[in-house]
Amino acid sequence: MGLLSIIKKQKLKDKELRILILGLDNAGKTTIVKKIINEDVSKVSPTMGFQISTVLYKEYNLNIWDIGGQTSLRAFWGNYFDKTDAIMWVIDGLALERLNESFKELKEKILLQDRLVGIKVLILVNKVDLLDDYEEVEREVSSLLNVDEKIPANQQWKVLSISGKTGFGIIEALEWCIS
Ligand SMILES: Nc1nc2c(ncn2[C@@H]2O[C@H](COP(=O)(O)OP(=O)(O)OP(=O)(O)O)[C@@H](O)[C@H]2O)c(=O)[nH]1
Ligand SMILES: [Mg+2]
Repeated sequence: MGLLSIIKKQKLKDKELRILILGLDNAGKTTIVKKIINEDVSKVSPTMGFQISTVLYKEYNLNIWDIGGQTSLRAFWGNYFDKTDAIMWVIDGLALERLNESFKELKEKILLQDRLVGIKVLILVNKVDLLDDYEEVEREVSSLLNVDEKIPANQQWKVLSISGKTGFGIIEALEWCIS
């Protein structure tokens, strides 16, 4: 291998990001990933383990780890934490009655984990294609997260609206991850 190709390979490695996509079951994680990698989103089924997808976005090689969110699988989330650069936490915008469950899992299984301290968390309110006023829901989610120290003060986080079905908000989400 020539020196130039070694340097090139190293450069690409430097720009490799590992992103975990997590959240409750049925939130729409797999659909979002499929949209990012340009696959058909009309057929998805619950993720029983995990699936890694790699996509080149700008000069970044994004390794996206899509992990099943069913209750029985949540105990295994910790197996995937090492070397994570960012977390996308997906919320089902059509199931706001599950917000408390979602926030509880976010806090206990993600934000309070030593291995994830300092990692940026992007909270995605998904399925906004079916919401009349997604901005209102986004505001509501943000304000709920601000109360009761649900998110530690030093945590870098942001709430964004997204639709895995239509692709709305996906570029903004990827931009935040690489920023
Ligand atoms: N309308 C609408 N439906 C969506 C959207 N994203 C996902 N869905 C639907 O929500 C359901 C669950 O989607 P999945 O992507 O399998 O959800 P998941 O978070 O990966 O679920 P687990 O793998 O069980 O953790 C499917 O019926 C999707 O078609 C969206 O943006 N809009
Ligand atoms: Mg899934």
